[in-house]
Amino acid sequence: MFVDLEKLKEIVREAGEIISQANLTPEQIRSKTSQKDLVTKYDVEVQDFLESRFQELWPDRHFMGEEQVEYRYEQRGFLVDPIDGTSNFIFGIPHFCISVAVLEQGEIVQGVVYNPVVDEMYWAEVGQGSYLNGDRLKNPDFALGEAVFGVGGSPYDPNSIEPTVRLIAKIMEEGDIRRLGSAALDLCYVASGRQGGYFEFAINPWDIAAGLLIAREAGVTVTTLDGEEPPLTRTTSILAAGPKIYAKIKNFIGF
Ligand code: 2AM
Ligand code: CA
Repeated sequence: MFVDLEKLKEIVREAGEIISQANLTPEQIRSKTSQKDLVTKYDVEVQDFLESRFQELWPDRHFMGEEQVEYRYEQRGFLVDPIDGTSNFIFGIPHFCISVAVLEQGEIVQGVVYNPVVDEMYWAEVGQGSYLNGDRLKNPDFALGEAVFGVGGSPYDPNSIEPTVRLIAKIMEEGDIRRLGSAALDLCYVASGRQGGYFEFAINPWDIAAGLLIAREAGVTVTTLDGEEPPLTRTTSILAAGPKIYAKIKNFIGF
């Protein structure tokens, strides 16, 4: 038994209400590392809410969140992105989520990703499968030409612009692409088959931890773009796809 998933989902749903009722004004937005890396009053408010509820219920677990002053990785605890897809949130594009992963001895054992706009709760426990609300998820293992492929691209990481565009061009010889703006939801969409795959050259652990488990539990292969296990300690690349598309992209990249 890790944490009570029903309780965890209930708290995340409550946190979703903070976002749904938000009334964002320009003075509540500030930039972090660059003009393209933004945080709002609500990112901080949601994180504070989750941290205080988690500490009440599970005081022996560390809390790690994106909006902390310094990210300090712990083997056991919660790894949280209070709003993944902050730019979408700021511009009023209704595609963002709360992402919470539970870690035990460095492994992701439970994950919850919640989009409050459409009331979609994705969740998983290791070895127990993954779900969207009440429905079990299974990646349909499309061929590249049968699905749309999610990409993430990084103005915050100039070195990755060219390889990103090259890989997109390769994919577009056979398939269509999407750039939706939330890594956590991208992974959940691969789990359900809404997207056949997803890649991004530079993404942070809190963006991908919960979605990674949800995707794997649905039969998705998830690695870095070199075929390695994505680290939870630092920024990483990521590739997630059903087996057929994964093999194809692996071949394109040549790892
Ligand atoms: P965020 O919304 O939590 O900031 C979109 O491509 C994805 O990139 C989102 O999941 C977004 O997470 C993430 N992202 C935003 N700023 C980033 C940065 N400086 N480095 C890496 N990923 C970032
Ligand atoms: Ca965020």
